[in-house]
Amino acid sequence: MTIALLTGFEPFGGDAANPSGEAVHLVASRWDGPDQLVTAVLPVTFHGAARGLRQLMAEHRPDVVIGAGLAGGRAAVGVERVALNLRDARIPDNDGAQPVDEPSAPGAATAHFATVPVKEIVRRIAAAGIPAEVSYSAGTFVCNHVFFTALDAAPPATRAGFVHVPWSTEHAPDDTPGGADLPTLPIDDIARALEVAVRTSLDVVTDSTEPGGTLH
Ligand code: PCA
Repeated sequence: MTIALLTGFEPFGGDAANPSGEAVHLVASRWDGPDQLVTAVLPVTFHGAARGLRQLMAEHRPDVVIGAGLAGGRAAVGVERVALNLRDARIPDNDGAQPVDEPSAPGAATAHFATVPVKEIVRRIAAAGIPAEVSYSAGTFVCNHVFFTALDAAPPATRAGFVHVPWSTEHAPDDTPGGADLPTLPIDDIARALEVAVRTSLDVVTDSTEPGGTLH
């Protein structure tokens, strides 16, 4: 049986909620196969998240691993293409750890590319009426660390990727620095986007060769 692992995150940075974790619960509650879906909500700690992900990958031996996390302030679902071997934390994680200019995996490559079909996932999420884009940086905090860890730990046949999601309309904080309005998407759209990412990663091995990228 083909197995997919989908992870989200707990709240962090003083927020009361994290739509990535909420959306992962929703995807799990609606999943109707035929492939097996394993879901988990990871702590927002460099140590605990990476260790939890490695344990889940060792236990379930998934064919596809998709991590999801919150990128508050983004308006579109961002399918990440590049994981950097870098931890540079602007805020402490939920353990109080704040690594600065450290590798995610000492001695490993400088970066890994996602091994899921990034462009096709974006195309299909957008076709479902949900704003989506390829993203070329997952940041340097816990999400990027988990993304890099997944690619570093994945056996050759395992495809791994990461999806950053906007705030959900239902959970977005009222007070933001500077009082700016946060862009949001309904939690249902975020969950649908994650399901599309999982299903596309299971079904499509070779990515689209449509021109993509950015000019700046
Ligand atoms: N977003 C953070 C960490 C957890 C999350 O949901 C990030 O982008 O690194």
